[in-house]
Amino acid sequence: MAIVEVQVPDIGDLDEVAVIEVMVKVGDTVKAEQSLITVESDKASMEIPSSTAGVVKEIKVKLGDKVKQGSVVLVLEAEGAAAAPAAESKAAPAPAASAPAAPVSVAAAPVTAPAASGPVNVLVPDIGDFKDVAVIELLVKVGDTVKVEQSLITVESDKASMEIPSSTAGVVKEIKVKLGDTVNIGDLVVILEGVAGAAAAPAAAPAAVAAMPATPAAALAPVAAAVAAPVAVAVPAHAPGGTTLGLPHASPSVRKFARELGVPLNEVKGSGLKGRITEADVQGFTRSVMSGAVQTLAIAAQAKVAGSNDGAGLGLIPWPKVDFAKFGPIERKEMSRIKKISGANLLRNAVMIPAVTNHDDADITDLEAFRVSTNKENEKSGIKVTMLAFLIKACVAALKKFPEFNSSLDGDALIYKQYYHIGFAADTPNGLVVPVIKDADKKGIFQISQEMGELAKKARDGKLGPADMSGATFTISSLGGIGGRYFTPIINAPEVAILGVCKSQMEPVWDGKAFQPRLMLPLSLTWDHRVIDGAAAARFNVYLGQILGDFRRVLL
Ligand code: CAO
Repeated sequence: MAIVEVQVPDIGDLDEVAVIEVMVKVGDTVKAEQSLITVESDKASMEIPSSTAGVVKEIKVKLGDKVKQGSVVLVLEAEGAAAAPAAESKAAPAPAASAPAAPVSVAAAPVTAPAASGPVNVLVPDIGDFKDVAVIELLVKVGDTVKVEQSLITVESDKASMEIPSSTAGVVKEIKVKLGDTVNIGDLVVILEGVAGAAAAPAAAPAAVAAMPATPAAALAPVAAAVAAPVAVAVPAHAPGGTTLGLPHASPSVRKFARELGVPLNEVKGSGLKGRITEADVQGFTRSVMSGAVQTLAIAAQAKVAGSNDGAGLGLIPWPKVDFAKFGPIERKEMSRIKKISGANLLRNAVMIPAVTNHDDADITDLEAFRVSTNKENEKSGIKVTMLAFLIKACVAALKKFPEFNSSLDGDALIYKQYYHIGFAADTPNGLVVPVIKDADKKGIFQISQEMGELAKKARDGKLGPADMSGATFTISSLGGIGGRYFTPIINAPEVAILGVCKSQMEPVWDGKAFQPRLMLPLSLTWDHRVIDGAAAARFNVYLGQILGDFRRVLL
């Protein structure tokens, strides 16, 4: 085992950079190339990798320290029997994949760069050994006036992120890269129009000017002066509804980690030096989101859309805001909890389901006569047979014949339910609820009538439990006891159809020879057109009408 000092490698022309993250601790086993610390100038942050594998014995730097080439970062007990050769005892100077040094030396434009008056092509400068770095942020837009040295874009490799500054002042005419593009030395970043009165453009216009010059001495001064200065504004605390002021302050590896988890870094509050976001912060944010303690802005926005009733989420014009008191006396009352909950559900179902309603009439003359006589016969039982009980039974027969009406959508598939739980809308002083008659196919009319009576009472008394209201495969909404002709009920998702029933009335019906007085029941069937076709809906209604017209058909 050899003791190896890992030093800051050649970091180009930068004199000093600040240690902003220490990524290992004493006792850690590190691999060759593993990042040990993150250092930062005002234009670039980079990770210093280990040149050799081993166990960390001592860490020689702490957060906030200034380091430069040759500073000892840590002491490692190198892996393997052979002592590391002297050359390997230092972090490799600028190896292709891990060298952080190169970008620093080109991280700023010369202070002396002249403003041009003609179009100027700003190119990606020499970024050392880095190839195909990704554009992760556009810091200017067309029309912006930029100063010399102002950052134009941020690029990122897996070990370093850096801002590409402008070498000249001017107005942005065209941006030639977009987020996600990968760029290399010499790629065109933006075209600037020189500021009037500035030095003349080079003879060959548009002039190609590297964004970062190979004049490190000039670059050095502004970089060193600005180290850490922008940090405070670069880390917005997580505050849904807030805005992002700039690139979140995090090392490239933390950014990569956040990207992999889908964590919006600009919403994470950093606990590191000067608010820097660490890997632990990203993990903590993920845990908070998963536990529901925190919403990402995206989730909050979705929730806002779902909960809003102003139509803005749908791209509609805002809901009219009227000062009603201007026109007469008013009283404001909060809606009941049931109304609020059912309202949100109804809105979603109305908006999301391509619903169509078919209207029809069923001749229930004989059925009503049978119902009345049955009730007379069973007066003493205390159970009143209702038309709704017959409707439930008739619907079960129709659902069996047309199984897609008893199904639910699951992505691109349909779930066909082999049970028949029928919900019925019940009007209560607090709003609409939908208790469910379970296994209606296995129950007789008396039992259904009795259960319905009990559930309706529970509903009126506000005593329905979740179990009483869940599991429906199809719903009936009956306004028959009240009146009206037809209406368009809203499907109770995830069901795919609902039957609306209105008040029956005597009507003259032509029997081929003469008009006959018949008791006609108006039916309104609303169905989800993603699942059901119009022809099937018409057949369902016709079949339902036939059963209600002659209930013996249920037995067929
Ligand atoms: N045609 C004519 N008369 C009807 C009828 C119909 N389709 N349906 C019921 N009736 C009669 C009943 O026979 C009863 O008359 P009698 O008192 O003379 O016997 C009377 O109307 C009252 O019936 P009811 O409403 O008490 O009983 P029901 O079984 O028809 O309904 C229930 C029970 C709980 C569904 C009902 O009370 C209710 O709440 N309906 C409203 C549902 C609703 O709000 N739907 C709209 C949802 S969309 O907003």
